[in-house]
Amino acid sequence: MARKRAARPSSAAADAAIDRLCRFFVEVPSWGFANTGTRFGKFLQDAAAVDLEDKFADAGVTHRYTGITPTVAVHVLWDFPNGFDRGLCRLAAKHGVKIGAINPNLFQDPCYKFGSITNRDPSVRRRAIDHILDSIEIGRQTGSRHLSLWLADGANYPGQADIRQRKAWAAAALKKAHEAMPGNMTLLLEYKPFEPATYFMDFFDWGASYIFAKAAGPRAKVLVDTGHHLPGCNVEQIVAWLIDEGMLGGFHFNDRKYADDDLMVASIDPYQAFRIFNEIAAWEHQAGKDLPIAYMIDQSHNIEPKVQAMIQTVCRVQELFAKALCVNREALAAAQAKEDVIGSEDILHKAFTMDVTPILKAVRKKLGVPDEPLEAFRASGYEARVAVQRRAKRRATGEGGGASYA
Ligand code: PSV
Ligand code: MN
Repeated sequence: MARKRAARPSSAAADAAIDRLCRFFVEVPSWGFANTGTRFGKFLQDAAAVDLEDKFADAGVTHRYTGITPTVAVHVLWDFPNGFDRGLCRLAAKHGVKIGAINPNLFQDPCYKFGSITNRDPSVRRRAIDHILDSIEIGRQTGSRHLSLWLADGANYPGQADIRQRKAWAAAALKKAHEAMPGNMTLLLEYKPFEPATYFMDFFDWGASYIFAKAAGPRAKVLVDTGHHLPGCNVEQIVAWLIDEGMLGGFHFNDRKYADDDLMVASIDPYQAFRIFNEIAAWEHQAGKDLPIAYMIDQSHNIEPKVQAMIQTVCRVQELFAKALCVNREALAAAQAKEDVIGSEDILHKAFTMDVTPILKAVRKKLGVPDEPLEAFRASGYEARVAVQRRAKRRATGEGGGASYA
């Protein structure tokens, strides 16, 4: 039986997609290169980054092979345990990357047991706000455009806390943060339905982040971490609504099977990621401009080789955006106008199954990176080389395992 050939984009659509993808950049997280694990333990990898310079080196190599990851998100306490100084920007530059989003850490210190900016104790709330203000100052020095806030605050039991009082405390803190931010900085407010708190999280869904962003000020937006939704949630609808409201600040991309699994993008449900990109591409098609948001990865590679996982994910994000850019918008509009349910769905599905390899090849040629970044990296010997160096560094510094998420 003859196999049906995959649909192809028109050459005009392919050219437009190539053009758009040359302006498409994704930020990688510093913590994605370090040894991480679950609360049950860590499986150490020799090639995993030991310190910040290793993380910059890994981010730099990811950028060298993909051409689309020029910035690295940092987590203040994990990356600057001895404080921040401008020399760290030079260190990043030495490895061909820049520091991107600044992530304050409001969940590790024992004082945050009952919350940070929603803690009943005013001295703890003050401390949390001070840490946010310090993080903003770091962002000012690094020239970062995003302060990315994830609050682990919440409660484990009914009756434990006053839900509305905590909402008020959070709003007041975010207002202060917003006031302190330089004019070119955006406050990104992430949400998550559970974990670590089990009964409720103060920032539990996009509606909560939306309301908090409105309370904070005009430069506060919602951050969608694709893994932070309850099963069955229609994430692309959330994305479409936030875009429409001018309230989408950006993404933390990853994939999930059960909860916040932090798996590589498109490893479980590539069609979901495609549908998200479809909403972005649809808006851009209509608006005739790029959607100004932050595309970031947030993954925790527990058993995956770190740089390989990052390159694979970044390439998949790029590939899924390429497919979304190939949706025949005119045909879709016509099919929708006729209430042609089958035809409309088929147009999306056709784009999803399109072979976008030629588009990606053309983009990579323009960016001066290999056609197949992952294969090229795997053949490069980088991992084996750094494994030797980092094993020695670990021996010298005594870095061990331990049970920890990151
Ligand atoms: C929380 O689960 C989260 O998604 C936040 O973005 C944190 O900054 C990150 O993970 C830390 O691993
Ligand atoms: Mn996240």
